[in-house]
Amino acid sequence: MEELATLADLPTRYLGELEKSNLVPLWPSLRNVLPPHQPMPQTVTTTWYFKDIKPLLLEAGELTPIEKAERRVLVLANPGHGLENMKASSVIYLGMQLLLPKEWAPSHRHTPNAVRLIVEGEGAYTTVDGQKCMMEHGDLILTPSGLWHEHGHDGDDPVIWLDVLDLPLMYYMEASYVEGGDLQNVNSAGHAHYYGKGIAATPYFIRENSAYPMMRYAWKDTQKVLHDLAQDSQYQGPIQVSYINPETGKDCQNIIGYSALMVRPNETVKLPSRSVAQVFHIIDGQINIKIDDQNFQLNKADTSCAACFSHIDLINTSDHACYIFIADEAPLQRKLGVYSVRERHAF
Ligand code: GTQ
Repeated sequence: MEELATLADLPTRYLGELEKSNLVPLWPSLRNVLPPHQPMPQTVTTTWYFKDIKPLLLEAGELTPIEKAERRVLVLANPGHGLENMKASSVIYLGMQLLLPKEWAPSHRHTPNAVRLIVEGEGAYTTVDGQKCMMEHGDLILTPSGLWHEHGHDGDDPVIWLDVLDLPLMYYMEASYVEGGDLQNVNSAGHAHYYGKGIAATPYFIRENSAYPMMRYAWKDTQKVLHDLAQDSQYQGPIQVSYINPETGKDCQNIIGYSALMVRPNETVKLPSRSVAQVFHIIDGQINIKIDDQNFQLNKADTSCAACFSHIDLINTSDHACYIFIADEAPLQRKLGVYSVRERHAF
């Protein structure tokens, strides 16, 4: 492709006149906004180690009372986007949230979709749209766009979880806002978990259609499915599952996709090169993650992110299975018709 003229090739007088009329020449920026062959992501490969996060998060628990924080979160920010912009990728926000025993993070609802992946601690819960969801290690809890949610903690030790939101996208779209609310009434019934088993409440044969029939994906259920797949001699390929809406079979949320992967001892999983940024969070175990030409040794609760079209290998040299939670931008890109997968060539 031809190299194009730059701003410096234009007379200052001309540039001044353009500016006065709110005009900009395209050609000096054309190759930036439309780079040849593949995007030029600002997202850079980044790893956040839990051993670095945890003491600082616990200190935040001493420095800032929950009433003064509303949500006590340290944001996992990608330096490629500028730390102050609080993005892991252009679409994905990540935060580690701390709730201390007896604390309560009040009810609110917002346009961005959120999920929580529980990292450690027991006795906390999130109430989503009247459904009380207990938080246990590895559980995935959805708080979809527009639904009330609040967090409480009846246990004895600090609880920490990973928040994943599509906040950067919502903010970019100028669609991000929040409303505060009152303490929710908890629905005593909470039948929702039967959806996962193919059973729904239908009083007088009336079936309520819900966009989000299932809020909590218990880790013990997910882990069992992963182990069953690994035991199945007919099954080929990586031991990988997606978190789906049991009503529709589609992605559980509209914008960010969620999956879990088990890498067995001495197994290497080479992921396809895809057009989406991705986040890897270790639920349990240890793994070496190779992202393009960088290598990271990840332990439980560590988190990495990789830009679009990265070449990613997951190498388990330990003698225990490693369980990885993955968030990616595939649901959004598929809806927009820009999702693609490429052949991997040697890096
Ligand atoms: O727990 O509702 O990390 O509203 C950022 C914004 C968590 C939450 C975050 C939020 C929440």
